[in-house]
Amino acid sequence: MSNFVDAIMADVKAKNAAQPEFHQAVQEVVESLEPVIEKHPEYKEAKILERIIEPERVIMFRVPWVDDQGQVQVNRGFRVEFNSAIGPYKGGLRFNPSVNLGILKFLGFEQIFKNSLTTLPMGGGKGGSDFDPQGKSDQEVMRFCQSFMSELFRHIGPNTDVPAGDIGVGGREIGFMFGQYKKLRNAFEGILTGKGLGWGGSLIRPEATGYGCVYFVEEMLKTQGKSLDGLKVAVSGSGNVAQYATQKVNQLGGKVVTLSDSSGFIVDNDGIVGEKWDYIMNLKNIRRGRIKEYADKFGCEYHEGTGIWNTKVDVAIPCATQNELDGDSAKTLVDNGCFCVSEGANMPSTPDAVDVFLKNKILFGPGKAANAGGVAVSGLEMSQNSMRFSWSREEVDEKLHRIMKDIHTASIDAADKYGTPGNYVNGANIAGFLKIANSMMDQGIV
Ligand code: NDP
Ligand code: 2IT
Repeated sequence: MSNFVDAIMADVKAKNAAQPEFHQAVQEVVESLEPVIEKHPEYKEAKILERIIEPERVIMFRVPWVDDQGQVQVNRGFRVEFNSAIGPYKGGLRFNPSVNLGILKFLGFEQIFKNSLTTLPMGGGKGGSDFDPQGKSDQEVMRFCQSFMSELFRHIGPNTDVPAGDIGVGGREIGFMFGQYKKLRNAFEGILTGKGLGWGGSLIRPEATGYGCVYFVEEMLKTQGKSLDGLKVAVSGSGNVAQYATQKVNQLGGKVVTLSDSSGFIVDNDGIVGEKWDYIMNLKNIRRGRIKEYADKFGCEYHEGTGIWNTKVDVAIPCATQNELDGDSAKTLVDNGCFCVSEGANMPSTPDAVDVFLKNKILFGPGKAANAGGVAVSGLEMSQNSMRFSWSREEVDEKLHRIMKDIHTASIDAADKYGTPGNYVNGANIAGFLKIANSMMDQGIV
């Protein structure tokens, strides 16, 4: 590691102790940016990197609520408003027991560059709570969401900060939070994305992250004259991103053979398609059950715990959570002939895994490029809200497709220009950074 990276990382670690995921996300970006900073001493002088690494604002608050037994529960809520150089803060809310400030800072930091890559005017932010929606009744989830919004509402606004969903936050939670915001402010405003279609949501937003991630796979494959037709694909997770990644792979002629949840994973070599995909949608979005039930119903393999990446596939699309794919898993995938990985989740591959992919020169699409389709369509939802108008499914899907192609081109071009052709990690970090850095330079030391 160079002195430049060392110096920045020593400071980041000293100031942000016990935030390993944040260190991990920053380190990758800083390493990618070294050649850019060398070429542009003005960025170094203006301390652009040091400023980007420090969130503009962090809000942390108490979220008290009453459960179905009448007991008082207390959770912690957060919103990290990371960077507003190119637009209002934008990024999801995560409800999961693992949530803490370090996790949300890694996510908010990644979001800055991802949002810049979409070409739309959105700054970076992230928020959430350590609340666990699993096993909670709809009423409990509603009471929690109302309490959460009773504090968050004073910090957000259509031109200030526009949250959305992430792990544990889908259409149901967005609805409860929107209702509470509207009541408190007496204003019907586009302050959340991922809304229902009847009250300001955009067509294709639920599909966008998964579809976009598979469009990114298509673009990567095209550089080698390949297509998804006939390829075997491992998808992890079974939530929003995994569901629609699976549907799009199926539509493009590939075959998804795995899905997982936090308990274990299934392997169905006949493909998770047709009525089996419908079953997953019902199981995960309505009944809110476990993935094992799929194996019981259709008689395929189920394994408790990890091991999903031992499945022999051509393409891997991790869509569950951070650091779910480690160096050993990456080696196994590559040894088994996998030649393309596209990250639907945020930072699902550990640094060791990324090393394995890059050293073996497989097609590797990092999350901030490959999963940017979700926030891109959130940006389109904001535009439609501002216009008080909505686009058709086809129009939104076409814009999403165009954006994913443009992100692919921008990443490839930046990787080429700065001396690491084919390295989408460097390319995405550099392309995302340049617009932010130049905007910050224009706006002075603020
Ligand atoms: P969901 O809550 O809909 O689904 C999450 C899935 O991942 C579930 O199957 C869940 O299993 C599994 N999972 C969560 N935590 C763990 C864990 N610790 N170990 C194993 N499995 C786990 O979330 P999304 O599909 O929206 O998000 C998935 C990933 O995609 C996240 O990394 C998110 O940040 C990223 N992302 C999401 C976008 C969006 O638009 N929704 C946009 C861009 C990225 P279980 O149900 O058992 O918890
Ligand atoms: O990680 C992400 O990009 C998201 N969870 C979506 C954010 C958004 O504002 O749509």
